[in-house]
Amino acid sequence: MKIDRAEVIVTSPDRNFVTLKLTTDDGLTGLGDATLNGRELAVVSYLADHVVPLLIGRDAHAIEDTWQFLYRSAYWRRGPVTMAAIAAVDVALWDIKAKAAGMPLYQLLGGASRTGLLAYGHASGKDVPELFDSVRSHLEQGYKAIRIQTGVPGLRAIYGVASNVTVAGNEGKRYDHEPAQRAPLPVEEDWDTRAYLTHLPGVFEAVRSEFGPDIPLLHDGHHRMTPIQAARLGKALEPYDLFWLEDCTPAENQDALRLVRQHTTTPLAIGEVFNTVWDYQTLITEQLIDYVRSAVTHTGGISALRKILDFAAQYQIKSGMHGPTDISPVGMAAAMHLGLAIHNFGIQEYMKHGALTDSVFQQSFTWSDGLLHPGDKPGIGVELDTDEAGKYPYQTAYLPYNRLADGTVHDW
Ligand code: KDG
Ligand code: MG
Repeated sequence: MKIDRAEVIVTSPDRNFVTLKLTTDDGLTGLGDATLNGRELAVVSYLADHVVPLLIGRDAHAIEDTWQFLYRSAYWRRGPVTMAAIAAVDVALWDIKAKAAGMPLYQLLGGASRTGLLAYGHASGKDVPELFDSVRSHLEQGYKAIRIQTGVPGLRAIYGVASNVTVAGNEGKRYDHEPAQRAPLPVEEDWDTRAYLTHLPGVFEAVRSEFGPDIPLLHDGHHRMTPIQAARLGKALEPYDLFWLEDCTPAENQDALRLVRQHTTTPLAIGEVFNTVWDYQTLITEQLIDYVRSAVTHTGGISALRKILDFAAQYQIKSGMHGPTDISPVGMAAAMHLGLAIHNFGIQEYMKHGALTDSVFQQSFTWSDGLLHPGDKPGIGVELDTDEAGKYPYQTAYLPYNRLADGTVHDW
């Protein structure tokens, strides 16, 4: 079975998505997600100009060989653009292999280790009453675990809080859904770590006293703290029993987590911006984290993330795959198959895509009683309607960035 055709499809139904579609000489098709939020066209070029010509005529069954060939023959290794491109090829080939076998992909990865995947959603509010409404709405939607993000007094706009957006033209937009604004320039936000550290523990105290001790609560620090600030926050949040504190420091300095770990028993999750196992080497072997946040889409695909998660399993570290709306339905399906099969599954992030996205990507996953399941169609269970996709051309979009009160650029 040879790869006969490879197309890179860019579509922007609710937001930009990049999808690789491979077709074999016997007519099977496979899809892979290559979306890199805010830098989509770099991956389009990497794929279309440098990878597609190498794929035609290759054995579609030789997934590991193709992965190693793309990784090593480029000479220039790692990085989000390269690894998203390799991921798309890898997932499309797994999709094809599972269709050829007539099985849902999770069966080829070892079969189901559980009946469904515990998923968390994003509750947020500019203040505590609005946050409570959002938590209630998530509970009504069936979520059994909830991420908590709130506005901070004195700050205009803050990561993960829809109604706190006051930037001209974007007021009150569903921020989490489209953090990359469709505009020619990135939106500027403001940040003050001291105000955030003072405010956040009181928010968790309020949430616990309103909703009780049982519901797993999560929080995303979005890379903004120094190690000692993160250590202080982890310690301050201990009474509220978090499921995890995510991205407490900029993720590229693995040693920072050693300091945080020494000071707090709040579980730590990191890695949504990582691309390879090397980003986790110290974190895993020294047990400095509890959850691996990588998405299949940004970490070289199922083949590579499976190896990272198997490595993590030896240290009792679990999966917590990235699943905001900038992971396409194809990337989410890949995550669900992998999460169902591995033993060390922890939790899956799950934000619902918009209606237009669902009209472009036909999906077969189920969501019931707080659990996701990828479905039992052969392959990953997602098909792309190219006519629908063609109705929504790419739109320029950038993630926001932060400045401190004195004008210094800060991590976003
Ligand atoms: O593209 C950036 C988003 O994926 C990121 O901001 C979302 O941090 C995020 C999360 O935890 O979902
Ligand atoms: Mg995050």
